[in-house]
Amino acid sequence: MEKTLIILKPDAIQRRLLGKIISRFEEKGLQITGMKMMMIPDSLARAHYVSHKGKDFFEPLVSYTTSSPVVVIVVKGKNAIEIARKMMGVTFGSKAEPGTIRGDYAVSNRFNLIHGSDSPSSAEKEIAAFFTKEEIVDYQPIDLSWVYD
Ligand code: DGI
Repeated sequence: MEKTLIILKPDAIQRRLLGKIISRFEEKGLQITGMKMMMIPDSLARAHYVSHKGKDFFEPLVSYTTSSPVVVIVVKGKNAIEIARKMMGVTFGSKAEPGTIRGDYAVSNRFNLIHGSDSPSSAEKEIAAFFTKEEIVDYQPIDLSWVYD
């Protein structure tokens, strides 16, 4: 089983889309093993997006990320990282395919509603940056034998 970090970004909260987006992960069969609402501190936003440091959209990206609360979620499942990325759609809302979260609810490049870790190593780092060990609850879902063959 893999774990991935999902962030429902400020626009997801402000546009009251939390429930719809969270439902998609539940309905897919993925498991929520950690979830909280928080303000992302400036330093954490900068560290999270460090790979974009120096690019023209970096400062606006940090401002957006820290402008309003977010909901951070640890989602667990077989191939959860790849599945969640597919469910999100490509980065820009305007390009994302209908049927994906960004494709259905976003038109903006920056205001694209959701973050999902892009690899096992970033998932591990990102989960550790946003959650303490105690905040992740490892329980056994009762329907696992019906979700996976
Ligand atoms: O993993 P993603 O969120 O799909 O994409 P990413 O990690 O490459 O970029 C992180 C965020 O930075 C992305 O959600 C939106 C923003 N971003 C990336 N490339 C551009 C951008 N924003 C603008 N305005 N222009 C870009 O070229």
